[in-house]
Amino acid sequence: MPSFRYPSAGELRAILVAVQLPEMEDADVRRSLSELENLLGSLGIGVADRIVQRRIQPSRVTYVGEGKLQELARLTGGTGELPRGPKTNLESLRTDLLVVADDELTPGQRRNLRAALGVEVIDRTEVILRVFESRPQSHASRLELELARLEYELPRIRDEHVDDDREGGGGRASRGHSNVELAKQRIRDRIAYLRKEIARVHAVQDRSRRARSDQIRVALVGYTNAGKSSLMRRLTGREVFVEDRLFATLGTTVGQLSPPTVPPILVADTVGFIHRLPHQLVASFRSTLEEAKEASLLLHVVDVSDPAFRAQIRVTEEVLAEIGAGEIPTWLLLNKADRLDANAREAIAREFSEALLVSALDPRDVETIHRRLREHFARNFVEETIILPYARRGLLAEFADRLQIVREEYGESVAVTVRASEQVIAMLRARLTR
Ligand SMILES: Nc1nc2c(ncn2[C@@H]2O[C@H](COP(=O)(O)OP(=O)(O)OP(=O)(O)O)[C@@H](O)[C@H]2O)c(=O)[nH]1
Ligand SMILES: [Mg+2]
Repeated sequence: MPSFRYPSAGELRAILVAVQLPEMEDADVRRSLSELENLLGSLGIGVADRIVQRRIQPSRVTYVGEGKLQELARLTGGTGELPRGPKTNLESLRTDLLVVADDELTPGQRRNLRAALGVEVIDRTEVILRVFESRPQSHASRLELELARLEYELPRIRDEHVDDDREGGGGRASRGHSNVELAKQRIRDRIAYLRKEIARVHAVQDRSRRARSDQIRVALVGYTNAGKSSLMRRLTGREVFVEDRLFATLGTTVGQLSPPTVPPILVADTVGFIHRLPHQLVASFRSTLEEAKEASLLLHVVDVSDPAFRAQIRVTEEVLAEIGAGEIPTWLLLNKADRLDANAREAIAREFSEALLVSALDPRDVETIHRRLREHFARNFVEETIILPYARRGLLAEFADRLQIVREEYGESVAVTVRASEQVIAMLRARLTR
């Protein structure tokens, strides 16, 4: 076990706690805790120690068992005793140390742990919510995130309230109770309002997605921090946000492959995936999931320099399968290859012979992806000659962004040979007969 590093003044450090269920491998737990450590790191919180306990299931009362609880209490300086009443003396909690559970805690588990350990206790969901909240947000993601936050808070509000009500006393109990009810009602009202607003925003997003439905669409998907937005920038020239932290992107951006192709290829940048995403946050991923589901090709971007990249590929594949995007043709882009040495590159190229080993920082690699995309979609084009009356030539202008004109011959009418997808040609013919 790594030795416990005590925080110095002004520093906030965390002790991570996980319960390892029988079906979990050691490596799964290590990976999950490393991810939690990264998430905390992006909030500026360092990790002092990791505590793992093997159990059939988490303790309903204290998450970990009695022995581990005492071990933790020794590390935090807590009494190790459960609260006698529903109250914790918040003033006595240490402010330099935090205990973070790798699962979502029930309100009761959290209260008991706090009392026994004498430190603030939070869970994985809270950490992910805070990371999302620390990111710049679009109008849609702000609403979705507030909804996720309130859904998380609602069942926990009673505890917080009772904890804060330190005066107690018989007469106050009923007043405290009604205050809790009022607070809950306010949250429920706000949740109802947010749901309505979000439905409206989604309807607008759905319309703009439908408007693109006959166009060629590619979606960049993958684990958070893999380099999706970096590739988006270089493939489309769109100034999307790139940063070396988890969940830099919280919304979907669509741009055209640049230099432009005829017909244009639309590329969508999406929100990154993560292991065990809290269910409250699934709505925030909706536009990402829809964008992925409707794409004709997925570019699965992977940070190949991350030692956990194989597991991250699996997480992304699982999510894609869950949302019904498992059958969409997918290219594996093993990104950040510039960080590998020649040997590692060679080994990985052998192991993933179907994948493209690339670096978003290398313009030649970006050009390779661009060319492959062009070739891929051009292959699906068919060439057909369509006879247009002169009066209907305007139709070509309407379809100009979706087809290439190979030849035009003028006689009694115009014979135009075009190259386009079968879908677009069918649409053009349908318009002609109308
Ligand atoms: N060395 C190296 N760094 C890269 C490469 N691609 C991206 N990065 C860096 O990796 C970090 C994350 O890149 P992003 O493009 O923001 O990753 P993302 O997949 O969009 O991440 P999220 O939006 O958080 O899901 C940034 O610091 C990039 O500069 C690459 O090919 N090589
Ligand atoms: Mg991004």
